[in-house]
Amino acid sequence: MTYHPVPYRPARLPAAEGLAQAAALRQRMEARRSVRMFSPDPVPERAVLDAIAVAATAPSGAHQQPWTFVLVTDPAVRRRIREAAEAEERISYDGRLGDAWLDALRPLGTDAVKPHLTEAPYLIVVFQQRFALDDDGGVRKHYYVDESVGIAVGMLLTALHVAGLAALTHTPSPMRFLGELLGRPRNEKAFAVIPVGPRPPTASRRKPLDEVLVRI
Ligand code: IYR
Repeated sequence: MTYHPVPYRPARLPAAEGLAQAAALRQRMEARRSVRMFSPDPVPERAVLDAIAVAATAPSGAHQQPWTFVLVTDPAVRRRIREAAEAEERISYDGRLGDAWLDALRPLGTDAVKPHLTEAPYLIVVFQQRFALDDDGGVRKHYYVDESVGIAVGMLLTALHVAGLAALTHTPSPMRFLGELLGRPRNEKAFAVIPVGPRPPTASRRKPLDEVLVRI
């Protein structure tokens, strides 16, 4: 892909305005939770598309933007995704994860049954482009793909939350079936499945700032 510079003249934000925005966003984001049960109530597609557009503003290695967001609403496709995900998860919960991992998951109360895959109004399947595939079949390396797509997903979750929507970062493993079911090209690898829906009431403890911040 050719690099096309665009004019960039951002306005300076007054310091007081920046402080107020930071505090307000902190307060909003402290109310974000991962949600596993969704009601099928409709949510505006525009909000979901805007959130995906926000994710696509993420920084990326060499500005290669190595991501594809597949928005799945088709109930038949969703059913096939759920069947395949649950088949993998059954193997995982029946022992593939190992005792230490299963112990770590116990407080979450998760198991192999994944109703969110068919019940949330939207499913966003995020793919990482491990390399670029040119139209003539040529292949070009992509750089820092995991980091770039991870940042984009973080921004997606933030934008969904700010839009008043709940989401889950779901990583059924292994995820190869997603590329096959969704007909993705061979350079793309599934990174996460993100069901999106209305926000329910839930809570779980988060580490306080002094447990995650080191100042030197
Ligand atoms: N992918 C499985 C297991 C799982 C793993 C982690 I790490 C979690 O934070 C939650 C679940 C599942 O989705 O159930």
